[in-house]
Amino acid sequence: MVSLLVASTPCESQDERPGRIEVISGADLQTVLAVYNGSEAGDEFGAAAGSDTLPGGSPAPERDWLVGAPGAQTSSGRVWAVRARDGQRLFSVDGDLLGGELERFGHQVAALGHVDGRQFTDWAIAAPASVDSEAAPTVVALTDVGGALGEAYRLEGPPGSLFGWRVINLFEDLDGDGNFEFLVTSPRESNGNKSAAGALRIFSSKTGRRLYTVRGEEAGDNLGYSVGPVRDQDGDGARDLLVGAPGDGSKDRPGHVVILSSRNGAVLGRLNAPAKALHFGFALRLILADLDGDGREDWIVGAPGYRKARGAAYAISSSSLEPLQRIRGRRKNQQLGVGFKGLAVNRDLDGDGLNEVNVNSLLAKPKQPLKDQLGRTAIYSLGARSVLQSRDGKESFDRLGDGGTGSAADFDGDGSFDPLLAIPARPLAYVPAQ
Ligand SMILES: [Ca+2]
Ligand SMILES: [Ca+2]
Ligand SMILES: [Ca+2]
Ligand SMILES: [Ca+2]
Repeated sequence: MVSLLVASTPCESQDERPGRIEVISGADLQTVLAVYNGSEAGDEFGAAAGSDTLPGGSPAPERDWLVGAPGAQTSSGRVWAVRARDGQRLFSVDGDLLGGELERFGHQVAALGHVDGRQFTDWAIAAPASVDSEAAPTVVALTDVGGALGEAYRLEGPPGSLFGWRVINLFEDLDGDGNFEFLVTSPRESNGNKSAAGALRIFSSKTGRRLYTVRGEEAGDNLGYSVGPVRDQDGDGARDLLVGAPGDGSKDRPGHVVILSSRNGAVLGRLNAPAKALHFGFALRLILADLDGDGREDWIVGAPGYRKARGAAYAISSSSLEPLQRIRGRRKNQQLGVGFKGLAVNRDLDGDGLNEVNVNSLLAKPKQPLKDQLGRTAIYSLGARSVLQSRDGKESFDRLGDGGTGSAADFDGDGSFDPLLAIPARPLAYVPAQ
């Protein structure tokens, strides 16, 4: 069993800081153009972020951010609407004002489009609670956010299942009602007597009706810990899904990834963990680069438990499903592969014809203790097989690269939107285990 650093419940201490989001220049990916801080200690401001048009916000084509602060103690979690160009708070929605026993409201945010047909965008907001909580994990569909706020429906999962761990818009209309569907994962949900097998469900965004469910097969699979859309794999015209089941860190259950048809949840393929790649599937994403020249963009999958938690990331061919490249962490406990969110996806910085990918580690500089979870986000060239630049967290629990990302406005006037980098400033909420 690899002992990945575990903090099962975010701890409270006197030196807690509010989270923050930073806007980084898209031109050099280094200059900090703006810093917007959370409002209360430990609020995890930036744990999630979505960009869309918000009432009172920036002029088109710019957008604004809905930023989750699930740790906000005074409100059981909160989401903030932040005007991108100047950081002005437009409005907030508090979890405890919506009724029910919502916990960690704002852990995920996903724009749903216009479910109710009224003026402003509708959102799915997750309140997954925590592993040891008796509160029912909930996803709330809020309509006309920033206008005449309403609630379309709410979806609940079993206590401790972390229903709402990941919530993403599918950008496919499966039931033909004119609105895209969305998915919700619950990586700690039991499948019969198999604990923490995990599950994924697709819901109609208009009605909240469940279209289908896919469950992890074995105890400790933690299916749904990570999920990402990919190009159409089965040729039915709808994009499909990669779903991570990173296992429990044991050699018997090192993790795997399933490829699902988004239309009906049929399993199209499976990626098994390469040797020693524990927690394979902890993070994953479409690379937006075609490494093997077969005309199809490929994927990257993280295994932060690889070799005494040095961690590894595997670039995988989306046609042969074979690993094309392995990127390894250099130091024990570096945990490379904990995430692939950051600043540089969909850009080719070194001109090798391949877009770069962000590869995140939990450990930053060698002298920083692992427990600090500073985080490092490195921009990695898959052509040159080297790090082009990297950025380390500076203070405890920065977890750089683990929060929300997105681009909403052009801050430095160079004609392109500048990316957001979130710094939630609290320990990892949950590491998959049995
Ligand atoms: Ca639909
Ligand atoms: Ca498909
Ligand atoms: Ca390819
Ligand atoms: Ca490149």
